[in-house]
Amino acid sequence: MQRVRQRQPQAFDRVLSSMCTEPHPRAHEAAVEFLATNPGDPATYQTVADLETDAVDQLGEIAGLDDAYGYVASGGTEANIQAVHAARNLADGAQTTGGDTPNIVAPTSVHFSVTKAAEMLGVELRTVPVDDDYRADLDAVSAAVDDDTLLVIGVAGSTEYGRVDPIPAMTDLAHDADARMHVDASWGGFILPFTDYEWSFADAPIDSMAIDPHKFGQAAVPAGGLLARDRETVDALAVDTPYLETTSQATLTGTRSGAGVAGAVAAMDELWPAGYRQQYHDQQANAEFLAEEFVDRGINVVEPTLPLVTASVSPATFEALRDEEWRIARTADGDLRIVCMPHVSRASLEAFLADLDRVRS
Ligand code: 0PR
Repeated sequence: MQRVRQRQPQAFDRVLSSMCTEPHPRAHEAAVEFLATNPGDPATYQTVADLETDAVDQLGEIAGLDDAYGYVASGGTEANIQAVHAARNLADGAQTTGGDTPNIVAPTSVHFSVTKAAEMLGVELRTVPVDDDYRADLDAVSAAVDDDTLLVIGVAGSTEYGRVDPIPAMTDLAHDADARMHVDASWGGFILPFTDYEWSFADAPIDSMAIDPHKFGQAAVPAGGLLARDRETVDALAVDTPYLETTSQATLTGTRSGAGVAGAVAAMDELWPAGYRQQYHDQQANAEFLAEEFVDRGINVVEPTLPLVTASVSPATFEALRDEEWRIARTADGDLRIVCMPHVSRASLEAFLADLDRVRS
């Protein structure tokens, strides 16, 4: 305990590039209460298992799905891996007996968890270019899909630029090729309901989705979400569990965090929909404020269509801001990337801009 007492966790006021945030106080409370429970053993930990059913129903409501199947995963990585896993297990003979390696198609903007999935599951990941606005290029998706395609993945709120791929058109391309469609809304899922984007189960007949309570949902880590339109998706993931009272388990991990499940339900109870709507508007306003301030200083930005701003600053400026203890990150192209998560205040952005002016002068 001594070693922990001597340390403080990272304070959030200087964290500007994380996709995690401070849990809502109710989520914190619920997470502590359910810390020792394991939804991986629902026959023993019945209460948290019931809460998980509530969580999936609630996530389904947010994502436009009436009868949702799925579970609370450890995060977007697990949900993406399991979407590929289900697609591989469900593939019919045409895709698996031809002798060719099955493939999945996704834009270059897809999160690196999909690279992990492809590697683990022995499928080929075909990444296709994005257009000038960082969205999946439909012609390139169409050209990449073939008889061996198991799954097309679209991103709804991309990690680097917060872009939403053309989900309905990608779904058509996938289904025309007898492939499945997965949407990665890990980051965007709790803000997109308040926008005009077409991203959800209500907008297109997508098959599965990643949507993470532990990002914009303000739940405690770890709480991701895997959602599926049909029971067969979850069944395709299930293995027999001979010595447990329940007969099968569909999750990638065994013992899981009851804190994650309870925290997610508490946060959604508290915030859906009004609290999340307010948070989206506040953070979108923060992102637009920040983008304008950059432009006023002659710094190029990528327009924040969701609450995420990227800006071209020199490596020296970036390092100097890190030295000022700002927790910031860069895109693969070297642009400064700031994610306006619920903990980001206007005051902390103003303090950041003041430091930016000082280190540049
Ligand atoms: N899909 C998308 C679109 C994501 O942005 C991320 C995470 C994932 C999937 C994977 O989610 P998990 O990390 O929950 O498995 N994107 C962030 C990133 O890679 C993750 C992150 C979060 C990074 C907090 C830093 C941080 O402090 O940048």
